[in-house]
Amino acid sequence: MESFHKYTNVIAFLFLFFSSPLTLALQVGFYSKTCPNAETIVQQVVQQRFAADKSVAAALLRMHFHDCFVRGCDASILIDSTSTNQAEKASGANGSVREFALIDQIKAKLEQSCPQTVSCADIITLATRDSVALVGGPKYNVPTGRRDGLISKSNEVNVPGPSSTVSQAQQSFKIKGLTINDMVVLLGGHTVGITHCSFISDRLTNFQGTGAPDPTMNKTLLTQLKGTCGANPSADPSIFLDQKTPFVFDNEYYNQLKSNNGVLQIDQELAVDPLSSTLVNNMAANNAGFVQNFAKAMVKMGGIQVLQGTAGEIRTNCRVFNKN
Ligand code: HEM
Ligand SMILES: *[C@@H]1O[C@H](CO)[C@@H](O)[C@H](O)[C@H]1NC(C)=O
Ligand SMILES: CC(=O)N[C@H]1CO[C@H](CO)[C@@H](O)[C@@H]1O
Repeated sequence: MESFHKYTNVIAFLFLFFSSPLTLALQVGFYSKTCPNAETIVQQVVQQRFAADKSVAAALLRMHFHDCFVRGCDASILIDSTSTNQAEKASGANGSVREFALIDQIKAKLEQSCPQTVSCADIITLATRDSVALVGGPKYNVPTGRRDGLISKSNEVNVPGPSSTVSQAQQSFKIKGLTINDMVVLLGGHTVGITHCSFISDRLTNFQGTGAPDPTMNKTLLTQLKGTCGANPSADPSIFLDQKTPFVFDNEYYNQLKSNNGVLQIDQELAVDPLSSTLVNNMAANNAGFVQNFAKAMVKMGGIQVLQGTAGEIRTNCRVFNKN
């Protein structure tokens, strides 16, 4: 019996060994021979930008998420619209993705050192990784080797919105190969950054047509946000997603959900919905665990539908396809 098990193990091993090289895979240090300084260059430019504006980490996290969820992590989000093409940037959901100029700056430096070698999709991935570390988040290795996509269309943008239910959001993550666990951990990215009042104004005044505020919102937070958002509504002010430690990467986001201080409706729902509430409790109780899980989930998100090998292209300008 025992030798039978050994035998099946050997077969399983041989199968895995010989089948895996057939599929391409991203790899850590993909540019180590073709552009040995690639990761250092990215890191230096991000660090410089961060010194001037700490909010860059939040901007990049959101950019990476929006890139990966539309046609995979292929830098389709960076393409500028033209007279014949409405690109992803022009879609309503994208609205406030920012720091495109930082990506341009990194790309320009890389083109100087190693022309047409490092993809824009990898630049987003590496820059996001570096900025997470700068706000005190995990430092993790991230595989590279992505290629840049050849299509960017605004009508393909279909990321979950702030008023999605947990179950709806879970569906969009599932389609991308991500579990509810991954989703709750990745939403922990809301430990940094901002939202515009327009995304939550329904929660403050007329929640789901009731004519009253969202009853799940902490009353102190409600008063505070009504003040900030109501002061100058036409300017659409922004407010921190993590009201306590908006520039620190920690599990405080989850603790605030537990005291009904979630800012977006989807944030608060995570703590209320039985699909996710246990996971929220786990993250709130264990900062080290959250940070570790976040790094893993980011690597997983960074692998969504990537182009590899000879698919796609390496853009020379992240905003335009090489052949127009
Ligand atoms: C169900 C999924 C998600 C929904 C509904 C959602 C929704 C939103 C909304 C509405 C905003 C505010 C945008 C604005 O007003 O400018 C926002 C910001 C942000 N999101 Fe998400 N998000 C989701 C998942 C994620 C994921 C997976 C990440 C990253 C891992 C992420 C990272 C961020 C960050 C860092 C910001 C702040 C951006 C900034 O400061 O510019 N979000 N999100
Ligand atoms: C409202 O938030 C405060 C912290 O800001 C917390 O002490 C309080 O317990 C919260 N109230 C409820 C009902 O969750
Ligand atoms: C930055 C950007 O292009 N924002 C656009 C997002 O979508 C809305 C509505 O479709 C446009 O009005 C914005 O210009």
